[in-house]
Amino acid sequence: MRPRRSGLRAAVGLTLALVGVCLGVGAVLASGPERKEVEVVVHMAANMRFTLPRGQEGVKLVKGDPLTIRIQPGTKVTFLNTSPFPHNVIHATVENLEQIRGHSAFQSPEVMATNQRFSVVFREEGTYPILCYYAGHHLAGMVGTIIVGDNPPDAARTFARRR
Ligand SMILES: [Cu+2]
Repeated sequence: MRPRRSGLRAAVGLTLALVGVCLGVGAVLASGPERKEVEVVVHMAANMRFTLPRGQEGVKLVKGDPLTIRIQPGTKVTFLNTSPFPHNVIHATVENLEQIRGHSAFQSPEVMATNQRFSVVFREEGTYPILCYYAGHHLAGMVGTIIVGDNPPDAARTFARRR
């Protein structure tokens, strides 16, 4: 009986500790400014372009082609392949792709099939060039820019900080 009872006691203790941790976390979250998680979806389209579906909250379209969007830090961007062809996405420019490939701050699997998704949460302000290099799509114009924050560092400085 004794071991079982002490086991029960331990279980109760652990439960109380977990509740305490949860309450603590809740308190920390509640004390900050209220911020709901925003998810923005970017389509990887059949015309070899990144495109923004209409009517999404938390994103400002700066330019349509090549796609340039502005979001706030903490926004989750989900790249969704809406085309019948594979695509991919990497934080790179046409100029530094070969040098940065494999070391970039974010990059999707090399082949994203139709309906496949890849998400990135942008926590730091910055200017993030992106492109798709599947079958040379970047050379056909499948490039874009994600601007995070209202007054972010430019692309060169964003790369420099991540090297
Ligand atoms: Cu592509």
